[in-house]
Amino acid sequence: MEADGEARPRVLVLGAGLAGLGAAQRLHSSRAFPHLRLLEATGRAGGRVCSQRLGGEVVEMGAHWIHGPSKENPIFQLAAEYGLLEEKAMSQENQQIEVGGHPLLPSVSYSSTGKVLSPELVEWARNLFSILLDQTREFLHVMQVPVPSVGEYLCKEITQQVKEWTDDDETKRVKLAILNTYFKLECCVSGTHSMDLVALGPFGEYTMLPGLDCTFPSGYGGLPDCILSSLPEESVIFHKPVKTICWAGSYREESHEGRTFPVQVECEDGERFLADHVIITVPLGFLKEHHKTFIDPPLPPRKAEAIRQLGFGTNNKIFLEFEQPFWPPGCQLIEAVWEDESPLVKAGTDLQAKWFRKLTVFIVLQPPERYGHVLCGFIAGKESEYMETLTDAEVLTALTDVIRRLTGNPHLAPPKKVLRSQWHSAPYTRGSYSYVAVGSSGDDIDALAQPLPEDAADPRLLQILFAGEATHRTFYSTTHGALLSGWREADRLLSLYDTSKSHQHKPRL
Ligand code: 6YU
Repeated sequence: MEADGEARPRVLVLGAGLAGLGAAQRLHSSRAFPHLRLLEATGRAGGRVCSQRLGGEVVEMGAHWIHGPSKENPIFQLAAEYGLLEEKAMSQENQQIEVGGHPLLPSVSYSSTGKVLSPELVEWARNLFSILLDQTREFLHVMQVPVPSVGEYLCKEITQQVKEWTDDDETKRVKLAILNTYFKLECCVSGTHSMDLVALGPFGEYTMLPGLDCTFPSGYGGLPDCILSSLPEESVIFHKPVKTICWAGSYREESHEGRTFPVQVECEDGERFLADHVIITVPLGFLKEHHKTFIDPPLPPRKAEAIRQLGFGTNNKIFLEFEQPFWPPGCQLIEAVWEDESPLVKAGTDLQAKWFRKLTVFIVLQPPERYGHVLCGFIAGKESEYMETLTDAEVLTALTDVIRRLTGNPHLAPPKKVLRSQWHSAPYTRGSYSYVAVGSSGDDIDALAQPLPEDAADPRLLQILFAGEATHRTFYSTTHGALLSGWREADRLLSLYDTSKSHQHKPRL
């Protein structure tokens, strides 16, 4: 018997990032769930996709590129359908380029001694690092890994290589310093404090799609905005942080006397929502901090363990706007090499004195005719979290000193503006993105993605479903991973109610 409108299953989606929006859009377009609600803690859609203005132009505080813009990438497809991309980004040629996640840009590398480093030496070090990093992806199906982490593997290999270097001591030292820069850059890519925290075995499971990474000319935020506008206005509720999700219950609404719901969601402002199904898309960082009180009864031990073991680190951006460029014309990437550092010597832990050393790469926003002279620096890890505690003025002073030192120009004019992200302090994010940490594996990602209740014999299936970038085994840490995870959970619900597919466990309406 077809259930009437009121009796149709109620679905709540928590979080209006790409996972939540993707899930809501798919469920809405199926028309199977007229009682769909999306609750978002903050006042905007997009989550870690967050375009803001710097002067007159849009900059990205969160996701920057479409990684691997090609036909398999749903973000690319959707953005193209919405007309949000440039012609060049959509060309077949662009879609076929394989860069292995690291596009080569015209660059300059400054040393802490105030010199520009030899491009040949830098290219040599970059190639070596890239070869070694490729090797780390080959341990996926190996039973016994030689060392637990990507960082330790890289150091072990570099230690071997150094023995064969025939250079003078000074050149050896500079080579190691350049390699250390790539360790820090890789921390930004993986969203971790140290590559020693990133598990070696599962590292190769992260999958790169073909295509030359591209950006959104009018801002990444255009994509969540387009998805949002496809949803009924009343279905999305902003400024509605959820405090607790009670499941496995039997909750009744005064207005629906005969009907009970297995889930009750209570918001921080005390408002309650009853539901048959809840799709949780809150970031892993939020779950790490709150899962014990966020979900009641508590998560099964395997799931709680996955939340604890998986990594979720910080990568922030610092935008600096200059009156005049100090970098050469055409340069798109600036690297900072601290000559007294080496990946083979553990860095000091004095955050206050040294935090800015972790910021090793700046991209030059393109094209300069549009952006003016704006650099976007990336900084990961504890130093990045420390940076969040400083004022804009303190960040500006520290980075002016760094740039003066790198360029050897003590009179270089300071940037005229600074703008930075603070993802670790953001209460509903608590970091930037996930990685597979030492002690965890892709199985933890799958465990996190498993819906509740776990018991397939329970008649009230799929009370709580989990989406979000950290639940995608091969595309974690990306926007396409987030969107695909939202679609996956929407499809899971749709197939539950698709009588042609699920005769055995038809839920009670
Ligand atoms: C990508 C890129 N990129 C830079 C930086 C960051 C990220 N990513 P959301 O958090 O979006 O949504 C959850 C919502 O839930 C949110 O709105 C909350 O407010 C809400 N919420 C929380 N608690 C709640 C509560 N209690 N009640 C109600 N609501 C609540 N990805 O593809 N390209 O260039 C970058 C970058 C600085 C911070 C990125 C990039 C990551 C993506 O932004 C991110 O995965 C998705 O947006 C997450 O969407 P979501 O819906 O899951 O959560 C080998 C190997 C290496 C692996 N790494 C490879 C590198 C890939 C990452 N690249 C990063 C690079 C940059 C620059």
